[in-house]
Amino acid sequence: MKQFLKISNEVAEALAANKPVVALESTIISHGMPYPQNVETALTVEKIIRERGAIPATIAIINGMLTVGCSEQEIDYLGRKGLEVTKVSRRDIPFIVAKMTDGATTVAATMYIASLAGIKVFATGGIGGVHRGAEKTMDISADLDELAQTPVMVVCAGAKSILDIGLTLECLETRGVAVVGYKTEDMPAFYTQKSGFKVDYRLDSAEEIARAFYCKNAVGLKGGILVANPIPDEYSMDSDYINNNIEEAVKEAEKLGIHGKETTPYLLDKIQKLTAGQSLESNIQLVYNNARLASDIAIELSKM
Ligand code: PSU
Ligand code: MN
Repeated sequence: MKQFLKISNEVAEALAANKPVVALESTIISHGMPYPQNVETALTVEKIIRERGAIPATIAIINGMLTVGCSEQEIDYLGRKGLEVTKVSRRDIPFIVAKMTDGATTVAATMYIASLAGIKVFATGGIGGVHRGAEKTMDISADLDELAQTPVMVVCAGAKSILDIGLTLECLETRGVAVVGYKTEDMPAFYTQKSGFKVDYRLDSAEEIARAFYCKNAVGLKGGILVANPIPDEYSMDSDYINNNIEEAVKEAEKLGIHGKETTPYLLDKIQKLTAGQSLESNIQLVYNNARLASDIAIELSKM
């Protein structure tokens, strides 16, 4: 495994000294936001994590190497190339490594690579889940199965209502994955603080969340925990406005016959266009918010 794993000096030293490290994904850079906001956001997230007292580790595949701790140049490259960089989920990893090419890693692939490096906490925006209409299409993100088997805690702002949030929660329950609400009982819906669904556990401090994860490992349970951190009030969007736009994006995707791994990037892009960039600002702010909480959790975990 070590053969194809490249950990930056900064991250390797932090891990060896049991310092807090926060993993970050790269699909959000290449496929989740437009250039140049994607690069600005990725670099600012790293800065926020450092200021908070943890070490950031942006993860991607570069020249066939599973790279943990991308450099500023690599982040810039992934952001500029955008959709030209292959979106890599778990199943895609070996093919991109074999071709010695580049890949932007999803939540699933980032979790897997983070776990190879020994990183336990990961911050992102939103996770993949059960798509609307999955009763017929079976379109369920590999992120959910990864959460069931890989011991990494994922801090997100819930899931966009491009997904069926109720079915996503059912799937997580079946897989033994708990959803923790940070200071809330409500499952957030990315752009808004509430989805109409409840989380499994409400915890009010980073320390309690770290302890739950520590205990999960200590009792021999594999897999991760999903931490749902609602978007800060000042950046949350009007739920009718955003949901109408999401509705339109989903209809358009159906009409165009978009399916498989193209679905999520198509919907993310379409929603940004429909809301004339309004949703992008919310998206950026919630990622910063998740980076802060993930740093605090990683710091608490490093003391246990
Ligand atoms: N949801 C978002 N923003 C994102 C993604 C999902 O709000 O950037 C990305 C993440 O990388 C996630 C992936 O892991 O899309 C899920 O893709 P799929 O549904 O194809 O598994
Ligand atoms: Mn899918």
